[in-house]
Amino acid sequence: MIVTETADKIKSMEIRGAGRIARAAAAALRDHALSVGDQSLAAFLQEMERAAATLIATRPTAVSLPNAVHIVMTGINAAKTVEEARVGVVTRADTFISSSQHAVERIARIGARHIRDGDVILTHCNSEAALSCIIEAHREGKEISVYATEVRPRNQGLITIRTLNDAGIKTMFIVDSAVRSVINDVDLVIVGADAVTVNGAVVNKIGTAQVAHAAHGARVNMVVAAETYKFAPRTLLGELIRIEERPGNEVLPDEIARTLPYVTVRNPAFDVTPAEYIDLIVTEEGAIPPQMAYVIIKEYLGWGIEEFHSSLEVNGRHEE
Ligand code: RI2
Repeated sequence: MIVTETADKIKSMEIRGAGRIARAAAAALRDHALSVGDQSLAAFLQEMERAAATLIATRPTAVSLPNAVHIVMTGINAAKTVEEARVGVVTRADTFISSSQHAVERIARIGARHIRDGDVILTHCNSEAALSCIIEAHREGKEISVYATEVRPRNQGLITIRTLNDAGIKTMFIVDSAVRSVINDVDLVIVGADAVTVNGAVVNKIGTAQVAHAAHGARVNMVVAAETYKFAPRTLLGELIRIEERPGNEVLPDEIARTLPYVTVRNPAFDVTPAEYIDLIVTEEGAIPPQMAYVIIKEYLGWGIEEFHSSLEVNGRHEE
């Protein structure tokens, strides 16, 4: 079944990257809506909600995932028949997928303006949004080069250097711990985001906060490329972003871990970079200081605070 298959691929990181996860979830909900047979509207809704919950449960940190699911599921809201609900989901999913692709293109054009001819850029992990800015600057004829980190433990840096290489961009590949050593040669850091909180903090791949710290110390600008659907509406009411802790055997093989009974491997997949270390967040709606995250959440995600209040009340009652 498409939902289980997509959920498994997201969990195992065969599908990864906050934007890609969101698009894959939207596509899975669309295909699921199309495959669910004739039944009552209530049964259809229940089936779709079950699918939505399965997808959301796969990875807890990237808010692009619940945001995309929320956007697609609102297609059901006003439906009076199964057919209307089905069309609602399909339309919302297709619109989300194409607007998310357009968002990356707009971010590329805006982000590229912040890259100057001759710049040395440092990027961490593999972000479609961040790489799109770098590739666009190169396409515009700017002479740039890039430091790309390895990104332990899943080595997403290998995907990044392949993409940069294929674009013909001069790239230096470094281990994560070399960032401090090279930062004085760097003009600009560009990374992506899995979540942006209401106070402008950026949650991104583990190691990003160290990169930001090094950049801050060396007075190197730090730019984050993030579509508006990576901003976290629920942080408005105090909800915290959960940092995913992945299996220890991604860091240390089981056969070695078994010989070290006093050692526990910790494998947090993301960390939080405070707003004061970030110069700019490039969204498809424009480049903003991180302190404007609240405006993005209110204006562009379009979810009223009343909705959060009622959802919190529902959740509260549910937990009692
Ligand atoms: P785009 C990724 O998470 C990385 O942390 C990356 O910076 C972020 O998502 C945003 O990626 P993971 O799925 O949406 O590799 O810009 O854990 O591609």
